[in-house]
Amino acid sequence: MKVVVITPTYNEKGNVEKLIRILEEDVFPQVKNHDMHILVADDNSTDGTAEEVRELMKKYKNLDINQGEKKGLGAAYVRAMTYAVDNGAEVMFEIDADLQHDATKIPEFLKKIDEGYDMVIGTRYSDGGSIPASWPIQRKMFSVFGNLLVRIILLKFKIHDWTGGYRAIRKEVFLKEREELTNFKGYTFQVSFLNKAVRDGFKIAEVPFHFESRTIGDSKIAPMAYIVDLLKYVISASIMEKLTGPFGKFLVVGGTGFIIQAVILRVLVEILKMDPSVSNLIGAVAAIFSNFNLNNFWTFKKDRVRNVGEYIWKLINFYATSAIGVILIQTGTIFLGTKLFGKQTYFLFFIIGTGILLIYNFTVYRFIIWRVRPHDEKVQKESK
Ligand SMILES: Nc1nc2c(ncn2[C@@H]2O[C@H](COP(=O)(O)OP(=O)(O)OP(=O)(O)O)[C@@H](O)[C@H]2O)c(=O)[nH]1
Ligand SMILES: [Mg+2]
Repeated sequence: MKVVVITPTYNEKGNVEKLIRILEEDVFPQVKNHDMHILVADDNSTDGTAEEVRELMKKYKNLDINQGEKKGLGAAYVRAMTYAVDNGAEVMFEIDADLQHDATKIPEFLKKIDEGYDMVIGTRYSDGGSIPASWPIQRKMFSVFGNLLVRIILLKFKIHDWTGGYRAIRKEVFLKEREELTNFKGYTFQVSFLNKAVRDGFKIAEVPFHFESRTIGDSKIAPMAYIVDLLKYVISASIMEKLTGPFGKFLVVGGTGFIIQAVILRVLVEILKMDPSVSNLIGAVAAIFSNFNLNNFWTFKKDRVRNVGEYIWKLINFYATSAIGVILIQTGTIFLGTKLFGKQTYFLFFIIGTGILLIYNFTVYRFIIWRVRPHDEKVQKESK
């Protein structure tokens, strides 16, 4: 396979030369089963980086340069990856030019690609990985907590390093995500690329490595602008994912249940002159029945029930869950809240209780009633 190691440069003279020599002389000779190339993605550096690379291109025939206007790290990667794929790349690496990424790990990344992974992430935050011990404490905290925050906001914990830029990527992943990635010109490109790959179910592996400190040249990162841009992305991506995924559907179903219950209550009381408590109970029973079916056939469609026996059993569970939720959690919260803070706070605790109820319901539905079936794919394929 043609593998292109892409290294982005903006004023990395001195560094890029060393990286190229390490790759050509120490790393590539160890890779026997792939056709290895280097592509420098330079944004018209003003310090002679490109000239240094062009000089080395005379010696190394598998070395190339792709230059363009400086629009940011993400823009440089999209441009260079497009160029690499147009020239036959099957797998591409991202690696910083400033020698912070240990290039001798490349064969390990390729082993994972050979095993069938679509994307391999170099990680500093899991066993075997590290950040420079010489960094001042603020820089360490910034790095560790920044990354942890991304994982918490996205609620994705399997991958340990979201913000790094040492990766191997199959061309299929890039081609699938390219159009959406053109919106991310700066460093946020890294997090968004990985998040989209996870969303689309690509197989992802990790390789731990020790992150070195920069010895030559200046950092290009503008920390404040990066943090703001990154937070904007992860928060909006997380909200969008939750609203368009099962949680969003679960809220819509809950809303329809509320309307059904309200309409039945009004009709039975106003038109049929029935007792309000009995009417409310009838409305609740009907709304819960509707919620169960909508959740089964829409929200958790992939894990829906398969036969009548299961349908009845899960429906009973669903009624029980709903009853426990309303009686214990929602009513219990109001009871405790008003006991502690006085009767006038009842509505506040109704809102808090409803919030807890939603989380409780969703958790029970997702993890008990419609828990993900591990053999689903196999079952579906076999039944086709
Ligand atoms: N082509 C291109 N490369 C860039 C741009 N911004 C950064 N880079 C390169 O991307 C890599 C990572 O940038 P760094 O400034 O080292 O960021 P960092 O590693 O997070 O920060 P330090 O630890 O301080 O080095 C380096 O090889 C840079 O030269 C850009 O706008 N265009
Ligand atoms: Mg760096």
